[in-house]
Amino acid sequence: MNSQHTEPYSFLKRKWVLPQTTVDQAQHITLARSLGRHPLTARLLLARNIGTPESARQFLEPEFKNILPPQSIPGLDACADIIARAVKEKQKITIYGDYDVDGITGTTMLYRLLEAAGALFDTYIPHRIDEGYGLSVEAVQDIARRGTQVLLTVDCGITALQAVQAGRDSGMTIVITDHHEYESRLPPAHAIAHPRLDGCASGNTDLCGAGVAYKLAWAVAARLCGSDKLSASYREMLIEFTALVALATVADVVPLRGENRILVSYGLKQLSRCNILGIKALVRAAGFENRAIDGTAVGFSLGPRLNAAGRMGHADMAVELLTTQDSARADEIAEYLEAQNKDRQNTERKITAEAIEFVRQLPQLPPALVLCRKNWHAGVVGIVAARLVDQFHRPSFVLTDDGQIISGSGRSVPGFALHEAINHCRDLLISGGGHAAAGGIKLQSAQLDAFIAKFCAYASDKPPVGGLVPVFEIDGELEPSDIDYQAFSELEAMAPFGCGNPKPKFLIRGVQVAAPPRRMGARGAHMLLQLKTNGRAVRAVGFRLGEAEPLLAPGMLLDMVVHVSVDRYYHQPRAELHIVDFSRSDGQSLHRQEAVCVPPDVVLNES
Ligand SMILES: [Mn+2]
Repeated sequence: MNSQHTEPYSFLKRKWVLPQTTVDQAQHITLARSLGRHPLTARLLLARNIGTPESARQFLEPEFKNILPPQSIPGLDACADIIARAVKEKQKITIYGDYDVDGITGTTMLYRLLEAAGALFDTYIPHRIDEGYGLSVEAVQDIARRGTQVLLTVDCGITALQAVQAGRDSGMTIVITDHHEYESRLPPAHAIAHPRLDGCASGNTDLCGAGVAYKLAWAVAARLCGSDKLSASYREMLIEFTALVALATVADVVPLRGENRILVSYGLKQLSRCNILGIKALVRAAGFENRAIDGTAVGFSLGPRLNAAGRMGHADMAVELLTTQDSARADEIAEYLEAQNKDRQNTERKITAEAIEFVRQLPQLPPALVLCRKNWHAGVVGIVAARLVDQFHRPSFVLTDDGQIISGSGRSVPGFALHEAINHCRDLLISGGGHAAAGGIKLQSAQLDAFIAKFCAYASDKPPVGGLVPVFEIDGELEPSDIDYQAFSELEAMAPFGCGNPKPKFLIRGVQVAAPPRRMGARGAHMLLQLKTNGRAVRAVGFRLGEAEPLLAPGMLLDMVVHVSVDRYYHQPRAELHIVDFSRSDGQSLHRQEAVCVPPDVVLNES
């Protein structure tokens, strides 16, 4: 049964969607044999369209030698020529980076390279709230006045036509490196490196901004060495930089496929062993010292700490953390970011609670949500919008009002292009932009009601393609014979998980509750189940599913969406299931009292 499977009675009220294509029995056995792996691995690879032994091997064993050369990025050579010449001629360079993890880490790499090369340079990171995203005319003119000759952007600038013109008019050479969507007209820069320029389809079109900066650092180093064969110190530096690229690639939510997968696999290992003092301090402060760092740790722990600098204060603090040569200073900043991140979490939790409470009071759930309050912190409104989407599965804007001007961020659901909705409402906005999944707007306070009406009318005319019910995309069915720790541990080679390569979800049908369920963890947040299927016993843990405990009793038959895992706590490792969602096999309803919102980065500690 490989068609769409609707499960209206699931505990989390989600629709479960199985893959459209059937994995052929003979095909997966052949693939498993040729790889020397368990059939479960082969089935998963086939379900994810990694069907040939060659592509499967490259996926399971990412190799650094398959990293693409810098020239694979359109325009990169021209950028590298300008920067290398500026280094040699001691022209003053300003690195202008975005305030998020992608911009911060990209800026850091170029900083460290220019420092090692003895260049004359400084950095400029705009203030997230006061200045906003991208290159502004004021900032560019200010930088020119301070004597900069070459302005080099990281993770921004591709749409800054006016600011780039202003920079040229001030006599600067402008070099843009970016990966964001661009418009029909490009800025009048002296050189532009962008992975999708010229409609380039051969290279890595999913590279993040720091990935572009990494390749630029590599190309500049090659020019300074006068050879494609780098000196030992530059080679070592570029290997260390993969830790920064991994941070950015995960935090910027670009697909972890192809070259990005190689960069992240390699970079995650570097994160726990590199000598960058700021990374060591950050890892220590976040509690990951002497622990393996995976994609989840970056996405939910290290990334948010670096982002907290820009959200709650100024992101140049994060650049200082990653570039300082003083370990005491690194520790000090890491502790400070720790405090800022706590502050961010508290602020976010408070606003999320207010926002959810507001939506619950509505007599009816509208097709889209637009919430606005005075004094909601502008640094966290985007995260709150994402929480609303998780909770209500509606395109959502969360805005803050300063009395005259309203601004804020939106997040969308699959099948609803937010940037198109923003364009549709453009006559009511001062400014607005974004992409399918996220965007930002600014408007006069007096226009708020008109905006809400127009945006909601648009959402009701063009509802999300997948509907307004949230779904779980399932990779396939798990047979009782698959429950085997060897098979489960093999699937760990599918990591790192994240955008474009989610942690596998399987459907297992008709498992029996073998013992009374138990709650575990602080305040009984989690649930432990002993299950039986085809005579096999298996332990299952439901993280954040503690409140389901009273609904279950021994003997009950369940269908479950699960992640597979290996419990290594005991001497004998054993297979374990992590419950994502479940329903009763007899189709009877499970009543869930109240939807509870728990921000995942607060409790996500599944290892
Ligand atoms: Mn970016």
